[in-house]
Amino acid sequence: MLKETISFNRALTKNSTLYTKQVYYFSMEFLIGKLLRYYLVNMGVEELVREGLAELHIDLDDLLEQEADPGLGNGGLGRLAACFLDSMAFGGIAGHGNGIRYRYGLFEQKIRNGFQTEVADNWLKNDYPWEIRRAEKSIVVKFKGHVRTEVVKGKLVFYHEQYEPVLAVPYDIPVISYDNPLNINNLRLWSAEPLSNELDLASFNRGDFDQAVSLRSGVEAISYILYPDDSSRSGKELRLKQEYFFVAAGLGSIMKSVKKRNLFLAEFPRWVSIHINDTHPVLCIPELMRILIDEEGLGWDQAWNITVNSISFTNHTIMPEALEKWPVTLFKNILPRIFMIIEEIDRRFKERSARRFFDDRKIIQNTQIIKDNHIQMANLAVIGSSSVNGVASLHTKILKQQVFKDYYRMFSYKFNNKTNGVNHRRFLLTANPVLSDLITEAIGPTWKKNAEELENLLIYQEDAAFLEKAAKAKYHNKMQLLQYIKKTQGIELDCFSMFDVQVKRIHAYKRQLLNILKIMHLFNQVQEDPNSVLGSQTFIFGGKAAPGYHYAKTIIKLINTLAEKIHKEPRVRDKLEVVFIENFNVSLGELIYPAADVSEQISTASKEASGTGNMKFMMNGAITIGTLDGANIEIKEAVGENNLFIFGLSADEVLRYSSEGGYKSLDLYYDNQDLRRCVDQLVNGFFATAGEEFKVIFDSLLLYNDDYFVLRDFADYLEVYKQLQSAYSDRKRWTGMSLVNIAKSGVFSSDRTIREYADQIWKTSFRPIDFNLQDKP
Ligand code: 26V
Repeated sequence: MLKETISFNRALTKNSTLYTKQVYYFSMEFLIGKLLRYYLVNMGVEELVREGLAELHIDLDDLLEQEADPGLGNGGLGRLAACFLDSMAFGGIAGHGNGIRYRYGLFEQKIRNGFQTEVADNWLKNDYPWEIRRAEKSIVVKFKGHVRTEVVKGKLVFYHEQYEPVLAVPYDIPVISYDNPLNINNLRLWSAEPLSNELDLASFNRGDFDQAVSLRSGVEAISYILYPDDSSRSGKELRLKQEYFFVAAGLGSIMKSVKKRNLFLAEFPRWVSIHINDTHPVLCIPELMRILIDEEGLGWDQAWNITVNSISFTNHTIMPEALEKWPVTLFKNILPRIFMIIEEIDRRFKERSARRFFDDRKIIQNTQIIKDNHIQMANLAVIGSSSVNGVASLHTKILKQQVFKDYYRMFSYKFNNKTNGVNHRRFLLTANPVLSDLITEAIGPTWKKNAEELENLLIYQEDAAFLEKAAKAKYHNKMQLLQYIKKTQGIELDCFSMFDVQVKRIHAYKRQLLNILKIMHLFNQVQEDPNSVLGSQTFIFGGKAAPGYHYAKTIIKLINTLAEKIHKEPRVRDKLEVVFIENFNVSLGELIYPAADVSEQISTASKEASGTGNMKFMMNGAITIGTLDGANIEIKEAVGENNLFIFGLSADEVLRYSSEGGYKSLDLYYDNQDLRRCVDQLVNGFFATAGEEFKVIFDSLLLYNDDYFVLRDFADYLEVYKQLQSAYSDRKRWTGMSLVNIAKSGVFSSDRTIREYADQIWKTSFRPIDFNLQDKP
């Protein structure tokens, strides 16, 4: 029934939006989370369905448990894409997601003996109820082969021959908007299949069984599994195939719909916006050129104008290891025609810059696409799109002044900031029903459609009765999390302790290690004098490490080893507990964010492009302790410096150390006794069970001079943490701070972010439907 209603409304949507601008969001990852509850909430029928099911003796919550949580993304980037789909639908934008239907998503994390182990994420094992296979809309994608050129009537023509065809079959998942049944959008995920079964059979019948199987599995490998971003991602042939696969399939299907609507190609950018989420889909640029030139017969300049004016690009990281590059030889072999087009883009670009910057060799070298026999994907993205944005104001500033400095001189008009946002209907309204009901009681229901109305909560800042109710909601959520931890790990925790939470991917730059050293220091203090530590604290960690990232995996082991040690010391256990929650994902996030008192956002300044967990915590009333990095800076501006805790080096200081040197971690180690003690404890037998395993961490701090300035920020972190503990012990102050955080979180709704993308980049209107308006005179 739900499925039929969705299909019917979708057909209506399609007709009513035929002549509006279509926005295509190309992303290699969509971390959509569970959908049943989300559909019910957005259609406004959750209670109705709950009651109906209860009559049949079915508990809706039990049913919701059964649904798979597809892990089709690594973390922030994929989750952002999913939040954006929701906000596009809400704003009445004809928005389409375009991605890959990985047979296996991000691995499931199991903790064994304190170590992470990986298990395949078999999300399709019981079929997935929300996808619709649309075999009739399949597209053929061509790999390898040769390009033959010929002059036909005085014009160069390109023929791609002897290629290996792969069939891209789309599976569609409906994106239902909140309170707007007339705009149902679509997330299209492509699956790779052999073009025809006959091909395999032919080899099979010849007796060439191996050939038959390897052809099939070679093709299916393309959409087999999501890459769990690790430190050596570039240079992988399969990854490049994945990137071209969903780009070519997506653009092929866009061209079909453009044809169906009889649009003039010259008007393409007026009707179509293509957004590329990081550089992974950047082959959209040469692929659109290929279609326009080889298939539609346009000249280079016209094709280039159309391409640049349709495409916009978001950068999500300044970490140099994460910037994609492809070796020319590998690339040429897999995508010969696309390579020719990239070469030509590069040639023309260099020619233009040589005219403009003839006396500046360096700028020409820095900005070319093909350099040292590698294709620099970020350079292609900046050159071939009309808008380049960062995801928080500091991040955009660093893009302009450092990463893309030379391009910023060339095309300053392309650069802009779009601070990230999150879906407040998923991460507050749905994840935290008790608090949400309280908010609605206080300020009415319209904050669900306009998150900035949360600011109306500020009148309750001094209202003791209201603050108590909000605190009760927090206890309720903490209890729910405690029960989950009890059930899954058998550990009983204290609901009245302060919940201090750090959940995110494990990475050196996110500095889970700094948090661990802090806890080790508190441990040492409690052992010396239990009264020296104010209150009691529960430290909660969660997050996955890339399977090949040894250092991050050692950090997980360290957290678990510390947790065990503390748990065994009764004197300490009353004051401190540490838990590592296995397999952090979207669903667990929905349980954890509402239960947090403290949100740890402690990356090395300049390294975290934005962060979005920080926003999810904030809207659930957790107080941030963090560095001036990413969107923490904007959170600080929103709540004011009295309503969060900031410490550590600034981005400028970090960048200065990196460019000028002068940092010596050993000096800090020798100067600060407390710090030295904790660092030594990594290797001196303090962790009796551990052997040599934490030596890599010890060495990273002292032998390799602490790349992420953990030791440098340690003392400041502890100092500010003390202030936080004392604020927590003052209940009135803390609940007031918490309320300000909720009240000021509205600007971090992805509705705001998408309104800005729509107005400034895609040039289409963001207009949620207001049915109430129809009743008004
Ligand atoms: C990938 C890799 C892979 C190679 C090893 C190092 C490394 C470091 C970072 C990444 C992340 C790639 C892109 C990404 O996921 N960025 C995240 O995007 C979020 C949404 O904009 C943002 O909130 C996070 O700050 C940013 O890290």
